[in-house]
Amino acid sequence: MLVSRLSKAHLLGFGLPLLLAGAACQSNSSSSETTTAQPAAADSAATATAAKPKFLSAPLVRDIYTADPSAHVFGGRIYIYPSHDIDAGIKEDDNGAHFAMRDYHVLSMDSVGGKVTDHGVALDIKDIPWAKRQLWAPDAEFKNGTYYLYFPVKDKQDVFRLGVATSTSPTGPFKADPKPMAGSYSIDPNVFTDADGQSYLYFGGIWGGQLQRWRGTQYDSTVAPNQPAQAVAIGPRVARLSKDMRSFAGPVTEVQILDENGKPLLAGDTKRRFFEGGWLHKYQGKYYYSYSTGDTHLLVYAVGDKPTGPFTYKGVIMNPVQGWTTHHSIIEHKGKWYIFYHDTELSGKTHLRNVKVTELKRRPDGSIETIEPMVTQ
Ligand code: FUB
Repeated sequence: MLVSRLSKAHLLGFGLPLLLAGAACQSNSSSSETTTAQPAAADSAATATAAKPKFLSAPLVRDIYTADPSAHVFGGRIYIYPSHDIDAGIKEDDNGAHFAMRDYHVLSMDSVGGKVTDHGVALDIKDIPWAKRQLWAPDAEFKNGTYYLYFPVKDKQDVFRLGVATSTSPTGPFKADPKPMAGSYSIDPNVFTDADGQSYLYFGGIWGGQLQRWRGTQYDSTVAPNQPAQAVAIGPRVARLSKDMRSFAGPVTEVQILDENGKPLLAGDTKRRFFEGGWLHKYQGKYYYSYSTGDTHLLVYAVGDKPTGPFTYKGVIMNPVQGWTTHHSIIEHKGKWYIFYHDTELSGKTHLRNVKVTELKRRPDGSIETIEPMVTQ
């Protein structure tokens, strides 16, 4: 994994210039609210020398590093729940130890292109009684007059579990439940509420996200990150949420992702198989499940007729961004669809990312046009 992470930046040829371009952000920030005028798309990089890459869109905030943006529309306003990247001085390893995040900030804006407000610290790891380290990609939902923040973090045994925290405000502060959600594991929670009011929690990520170590409710830390190429690829998990939104109302099931012939994707099919960062959205009655392919750095999608799948692979939403990880969310706002994503424009470093947004376009048949997040001039 370490080899892959280094080699991608090298192959794309973006490593050195962007490493030099770093230091735009402070790794820690104050907890007070700050508002940032959002630079226009196709920003400053466009004016740089011809050898530099041009980015499709600009970072939404520059005072802190942010990643894994889960966007939602609450009361007409866009709220973004990202990871808050910091440089904790931890050496990069195969399990992503250098992603050592310790708190969350919530960002918001009236509309895409408008001012972005950083609402300060919404939840701190020190206030999660069972947490040990690595506060990774969160998501949020509003129900019953309460805002729910779902988050993955390693417990005292270094096993990723999912937690839930609540607030009366979309921007927090959030109060964490005293224990992880029963039966939860791995990373990257994503909550989707269907038209009938039923909410579902999707989760999972392989390699550093530990999903390959789980067989049902059994955890085995000795399982290797990579499966045999001919094995059916490990799928993300989904469970119905109970009415209180704090526990599972039914069993955790594995989501099936199929190829064009109705066969499950195989582990060796690394440009299509699930890796991490799943997101469910609905469009014209169909369920779109999108995710990162991890070591092949794509955002791809599959479509199904039910929220729990199966889903049939359809194509690439976004080609590789600068940086090893790629992670996204999709929302509709004021009649347009948007994808929130991240790259490493500000730092050039794998673990110091910045969130962005661009429009998501569909063809008349509902298929999604592939986005090229950067081009070399
Ligand atoms: O931010 C830490 C991890 O990196 C996330 O959980 C993954 O989705 C990847 O973006």
